[in-house]
Amino acid sequence: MIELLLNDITKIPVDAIVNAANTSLLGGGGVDGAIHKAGGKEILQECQKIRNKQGGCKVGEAVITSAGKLPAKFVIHTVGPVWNNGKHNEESLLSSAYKNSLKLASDNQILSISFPNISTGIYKFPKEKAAEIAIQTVLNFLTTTDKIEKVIFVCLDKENYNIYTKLLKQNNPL
Ligand code: AR6
Repeated sequence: MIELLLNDITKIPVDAIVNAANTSLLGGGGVDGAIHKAGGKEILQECQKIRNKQGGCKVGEAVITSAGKLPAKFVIHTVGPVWNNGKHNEESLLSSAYKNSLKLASDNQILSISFPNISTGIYKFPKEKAAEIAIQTVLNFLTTTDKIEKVIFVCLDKENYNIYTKLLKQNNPL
């Protein structure tokens, strides 16, 4: 099942919240800053351990930590691509960020997972194209497993929310 919300992702109870992180895993602005602020220092400590072990997280990949004080069991940190005129594999890297987050979720018995609109803030990925990729990747993944029961797209801005509303109606999974 796919759900759509206009809200702050740190307020929505789920098994796993996806973070739009950067390759350093050391936090930043946007949703990354909001997640670390609301979740507390435990999340950063675990990110640092992952960094020490494997040197951060590559674009399109994902890692998992606990969720500190957030209303979730886990945070899945993924790194979306920076939009750079669309000729640097941005579309497939964004799809990989969603796919690898979903894979980690299904490997960790996560039933419900929330996604922010990865790469559409500081990384400047065009919003409509990003939403098409996000929805298509999630729908494809859900046809391959029945382990994940609920995927929630959480939009903070009205523009993204309106784009998702339109595209999800066209795909009709709601
Ligand atoms: N809840 C839900 N969505 C949010 C929230 C929130 N609390 N805050 C922002 N958004 P961005 P990116 C939306 O910039 O483009 C960080 O510094 C926002 O409106 O957070 O992937 C990282 O460390 C936008 O639609 O992530 C990286 O360096 C979406 O989240 C870099 O930004 C993504 O915007 C990643 O850039």
